[in-house]
Amino acid sequence: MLERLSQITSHTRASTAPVADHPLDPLSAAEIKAAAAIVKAAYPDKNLTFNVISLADPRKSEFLAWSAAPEKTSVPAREVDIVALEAGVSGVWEGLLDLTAGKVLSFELVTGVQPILTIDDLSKVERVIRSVPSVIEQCVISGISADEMDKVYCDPWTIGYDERFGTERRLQQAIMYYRSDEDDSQYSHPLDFCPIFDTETLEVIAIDIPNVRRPVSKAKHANFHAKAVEELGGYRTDVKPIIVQQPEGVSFKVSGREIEWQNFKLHVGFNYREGIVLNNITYNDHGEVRPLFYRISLAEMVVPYGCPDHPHQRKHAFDLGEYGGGYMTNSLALGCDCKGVIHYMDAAFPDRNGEPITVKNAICIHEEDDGVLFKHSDFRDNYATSVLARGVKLIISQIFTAANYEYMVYWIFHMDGTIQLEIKLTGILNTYAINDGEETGGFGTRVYPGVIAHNHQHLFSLRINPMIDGVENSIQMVDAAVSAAPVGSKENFYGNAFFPKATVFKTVNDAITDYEGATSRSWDMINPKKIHPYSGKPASYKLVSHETPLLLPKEGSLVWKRAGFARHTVHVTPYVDRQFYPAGKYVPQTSGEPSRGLPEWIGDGTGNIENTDVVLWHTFGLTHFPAPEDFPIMPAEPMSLLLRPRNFFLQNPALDVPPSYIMTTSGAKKLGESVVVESLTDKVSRLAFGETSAEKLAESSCCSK
Ligand code: ABN
Ligand code: CU
Repeated sequence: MLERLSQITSHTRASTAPVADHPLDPLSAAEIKAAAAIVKAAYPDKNLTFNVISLADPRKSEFLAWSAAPEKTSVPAREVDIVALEAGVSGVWEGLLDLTAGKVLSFELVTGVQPILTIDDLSKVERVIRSVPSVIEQCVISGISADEMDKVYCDPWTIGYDERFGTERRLQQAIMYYRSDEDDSQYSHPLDFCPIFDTETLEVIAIDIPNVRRPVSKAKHANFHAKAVEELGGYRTDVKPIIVQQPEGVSFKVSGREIEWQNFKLHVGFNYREGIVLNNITYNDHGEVRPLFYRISLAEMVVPYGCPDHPHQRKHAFDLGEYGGGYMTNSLALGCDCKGVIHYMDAAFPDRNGEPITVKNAICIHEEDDGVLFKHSDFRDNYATSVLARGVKLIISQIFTAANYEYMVYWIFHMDGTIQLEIKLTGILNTYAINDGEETGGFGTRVYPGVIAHNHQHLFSLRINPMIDGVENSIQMVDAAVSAAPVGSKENFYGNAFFPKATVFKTVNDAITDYEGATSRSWDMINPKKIHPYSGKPASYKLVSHETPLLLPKEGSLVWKRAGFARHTVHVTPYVDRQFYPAGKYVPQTSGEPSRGLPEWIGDGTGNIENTDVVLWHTFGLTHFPAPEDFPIMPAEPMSLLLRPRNFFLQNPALDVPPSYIMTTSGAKKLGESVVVESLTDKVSRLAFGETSAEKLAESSCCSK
């Protein structure tokens, strides 16, 4: 039970708060410091450590009022979410500060919950367990000598939930490995036991030991460092460099954290949990600035593993809610994580003492070639009449490391008004020990001698607060449907009639829906009051998403209960300020009884979601049956979804993108065989082989016929 003990509210001091550029900006390092100082001054007698000091998003109505008339409206107050721990006290201190006023608005102890694990919390486990006698004993049983404990490593995971230990203590499970050399990849040498670690007392409180023992593998480590590749024959020598050139720099403008690019304008937020947050996205449609989305972010994810043997049921990481997509974010390297001309944004987080830590280059913003945007040629004059425009895309990205896995998150803006989310998975499989000849049971794949990688899913929750031409929107599900009229009937004589069947959701219950590939199902975020003059249909952005596996853990299972958001592809709820976390605010060690987050907000499902401010929660991802090709390090596996304008623009909004080649029929007749449209020519592309004379190049160029 979540028990709230109301404590002190409203402690005031003179404000010395630094001023932010924009109400949606994440807290700066100076603001984090100032927020920590307010808390420390208010509660000098408490021995507090900080878990979260993060912007509490402004209330939407206040933000929109300010944004519509910034000169006339006061800036929304900077409010700050605090999660702090007090030594020896179970539960978390949850605070809300008004940073502008230098004031504590609320500070209360929430019991029966556990906060996110920070990198600091994770780092303790390995350091401590190496000298714990019961762990050393298990290592020796596994075939590692007691004086080799510096070669023993662990990936610390939150325990998830284990009914033996409940939620009282802050627990981590140590997923154990061995390296014969510090440069080894430990994942080819998993150990078969799992210590349970108390994060606060630094004690190992239990060790899960399997009935069948699996000594540490005697195989060579499966490494991916240069020496290992050398032993396999060395790096390939036939890869020629590809250099990205942007001689005139970038096509986007940056003002603070606001980006303008190709008619789009948006604010790039970032927080410890969701990582990148895209705020207040608008599109300048020939002078009319049209709102598209108020806020889009990755709100949660769950990675359930499919091996039924204890304790593997505990492997179902909520990487955002339990560890934080911001806290785990990488500092990105120029020419490496992103190529071309890059603009970076840093991220600032608190350490346990409330001192700011800055992650340099946490967000990468850059452009890439986007292939052909549109093309048509007329066969009548041997394709001389032709147009071809190439696209450019804007990419806002981050990469976070969730212990073994890397998640690469790309928010991509296209010139036709489409917004895409692409996530690529790389890094290393979570592995476990398997004896020679031992059956996998089908629940995993032997990816290397002595190594099994269990089946699992990566299910993400995308939170979309649409604002299609205004705050009042509806959601409709669209299915390809065939005419009900039989073949031979007047209405469908040839039997070929089909059409898009749109179902507008009225209530929260209506909107609980799953993907249906056979009907090309999609979901439109519509403004029912904005009707397109040609199509007669409402202005919309369509969610096109096909990688939508169902949650495989069964109804009633621990994962099903804890990850309520993942039970369906789409949920829609009425908008509520600061309702961000679909598996609950405090995810570690929730039992799922009751299911937190979305299931609570759904309630009896009768809430109105028609023609109002709504939030669409979309579950997407993939089911991963590991293969040896995923090991020892996984080639990046992409998944992608689109938000596409439909009945929103009068016509193709990218018609004004300068084409690489354009020729009319009359122009082709007049100019004859060889035409170069000088100003648009790509001067860098050239033939790979053979003739390189100027004439030959011109003949094969897209700019000549
Ligand atoms: N994938 C589970 C996890 C994530 C981050 C840190 C530790 C473990
Ligand atoms: Cu995977």
